[in-house]
Amino acid sequence: MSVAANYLVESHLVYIGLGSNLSNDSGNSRQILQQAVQALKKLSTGLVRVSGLYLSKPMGPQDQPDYLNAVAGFETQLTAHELLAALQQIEQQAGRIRLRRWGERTLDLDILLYAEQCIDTPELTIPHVGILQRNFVVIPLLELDAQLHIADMPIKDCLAAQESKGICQIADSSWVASS
Ligand code: A4P
Ligand code: MG
Repeated sequence: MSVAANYLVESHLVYIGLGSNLSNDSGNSRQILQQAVQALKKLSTGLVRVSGLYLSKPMGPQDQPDYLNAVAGFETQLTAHELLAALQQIEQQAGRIRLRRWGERTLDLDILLYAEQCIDTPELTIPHVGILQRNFVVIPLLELDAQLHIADMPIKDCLAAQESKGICQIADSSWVASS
């Protein structure tokens, strides 16, 4: 795309939920999430802001390891469906295998919010279903932008409805750069 054409494409602010509770050949969950943030930078037109790193008890089957979770926010010129395809490619590169619903995974990348859009297609629902029930999403989202609204509800009110049980912050946002 030419520089002139590039200016004509609108950018959208998106928030991506990152999760991992399995290692792969290239590292542990923390390293997988660090590599995922590097990959997200290639989808962004500017700075990628990343929350602290959270350790959380699994939602769903309990016979799986605890999760590491974080949220990243950035501007992109990709459409929501293009973004979904790009995220699925990054998941695949991290060796993602779909074993069971809400089961263990090397890398999960969910589109939490795409600008202020609501999307409901067979392959994509935005805002992501269940944000409000997931403290491992709401807490890092709040850290990135305390003014956000989810389905018209201020995120601070979403937090009030959350249990902060089973989740703890293990690193501030500098985890992305540290080894
Ligand atoms: N899809 C629809 N909307 C979206 C969206 N907004 N972002 C579709 C991404 N994908 C979206 O996803 C299944 C399909 O959802 C995709 O093909 C896409 O077209 P998937 O990643 O293959 O399967 P999944 O992740 O197992 O399903 P789901 O329902 O998205 O699971 P979740 O909600 O991601 O939950 N516990 C803790 N503590 N931390 C976690 O991060 N994660 C999960 C997975 C379970 N328990 C967890 C955690
Ligand atoms: Mg997912």
